[in-house]
Amino acid sequence: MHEENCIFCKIIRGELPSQKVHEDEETLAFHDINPIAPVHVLVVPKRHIASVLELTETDAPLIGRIHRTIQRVAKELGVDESGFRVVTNTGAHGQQTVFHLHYHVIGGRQLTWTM
Ligand code: DGP
Repeated sequence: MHEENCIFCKIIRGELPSQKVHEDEETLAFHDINPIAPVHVLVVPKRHIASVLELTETDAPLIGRIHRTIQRVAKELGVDESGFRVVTNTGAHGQQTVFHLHYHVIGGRQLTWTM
């Protein structure tokens, strides 16, 4: 299932370029186009899911896979020991701008509460 005009679905389909960090059958990790830290990667499910609000009990294995991908990204980019932050913006107050579920993996510098 994909959404015709979803930017991240286009990246997943290879219709838009991205700097990939990791890919498997269910997830893709790629560098954010507008990084706010030395490490800023987006981890997305390949299946189009608009936000965390759409997740259901049956998505539990997918959520596990996403976390495995986050671990791989952290190790691959060398922030596993220094630490990093995982952020999922949701809706208007969360400042979600792309409505395809994504997890920001942010690190490589000391973060503050406001980033
Ligand atoms: P959010 O505000 O949580 O919905 O963040 C969306 C992020 O997606 C934002 O940090 C910028 C990033 N982004 C938007 N368009 C593209 C794109 O075409 N390529 C890449 N690599 N990142 C994108």
